Amino acid sequence: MSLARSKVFGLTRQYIHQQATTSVLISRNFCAAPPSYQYIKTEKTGTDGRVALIQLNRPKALNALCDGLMTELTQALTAFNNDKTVGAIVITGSEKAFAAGADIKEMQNKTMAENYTTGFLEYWENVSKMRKPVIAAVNGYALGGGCEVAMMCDIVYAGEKAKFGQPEITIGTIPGGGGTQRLTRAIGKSRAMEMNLTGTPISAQEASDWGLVARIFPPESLVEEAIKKADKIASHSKIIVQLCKEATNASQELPLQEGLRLEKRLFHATFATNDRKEGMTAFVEKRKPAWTDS
Ligand code: DAK
Repeated sequence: MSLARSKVFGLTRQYIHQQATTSVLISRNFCAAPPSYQYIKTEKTGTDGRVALIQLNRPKALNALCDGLMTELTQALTAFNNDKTVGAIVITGSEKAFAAGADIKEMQNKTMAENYTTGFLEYWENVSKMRKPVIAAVNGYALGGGCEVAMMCDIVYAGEKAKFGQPEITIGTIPGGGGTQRLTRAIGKSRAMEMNLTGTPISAQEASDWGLVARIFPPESLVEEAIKKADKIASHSKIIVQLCKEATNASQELPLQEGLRLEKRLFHATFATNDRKEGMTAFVEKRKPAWTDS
């Protein structure tokens, strides 16, 4: 891995050194013919390349989520979701901006009729449809659609200077990608209402205190920490991880009794897998499990 590449994602020399000297082989595997993207960068990292890293890369517009960027993001997510060697995915931006929202310049002249009849921006929801865990590593601004894309992910980590907000009210509209729904479930009605009605962003610390963010890291180590967590997730059986993600996500949509019923069914379903048998046998035999993802 060249230092130039590592700088792209804010990884430190110390991290590279640590990785080179640990017994775990951290490698960055580039596909033979990597897809060429205009607005994002992708690579495989973590142990044996089992973590996919997607960097939103439209710096001049603070990663404003234009159609081209979101199309590429959903393409890359789908490709990694279908890549059998990948166990978890990290999405990040730059130190200044995760994403400053949907592209206002693209929206400026749209009409209600056009938006309604074409299902304007509805495909963004695909970000939340991945079977594999997706982590958002947020430095800088996560505003409007940027905050909403982060919330479509399964875990949100933040750099200390991150700012989360739903400023749509200040440009004469309202959140359209989950800011009134996922945000309210994450932080509660009163705080979500304050964010949505004032348009004022909150700090990483507030986002963490309120439950929007799982952990805060120094900005320069955020991506490497997110990769480490993703690598840990990717060390588990892929089929069991996906069942676990499905059950946990159901809590956001189902009444408690239905959620508990689904959880039990999925728990029972793990007993139809080879990896459940292998996991428990390995524990009893005091050895590491050898997953087959089956
Ligand atoms: N769109 C387009 N360009 C943007 C942008 C955005 N959201 N945010 C920043 N930029 C551009 C600026 O226009 C500027 O470009 P030039 O003028 O140099 O060409 C460049 O990025 C740098 O921005 P600033 O000069 O403004 O930089 P500052 O550091 O002074 O300020 C800022 C940073 C983030 C505070 C400021 O740029 C800002 O307030 N940006 C807008 C934030 C915002 O209002 N975001 C919400 C947009 S509405 C849906 C899904 C999603 C959505 C809706 C529906 N469905 C699924 C239906 C989402 C809607 C939104 O996100």
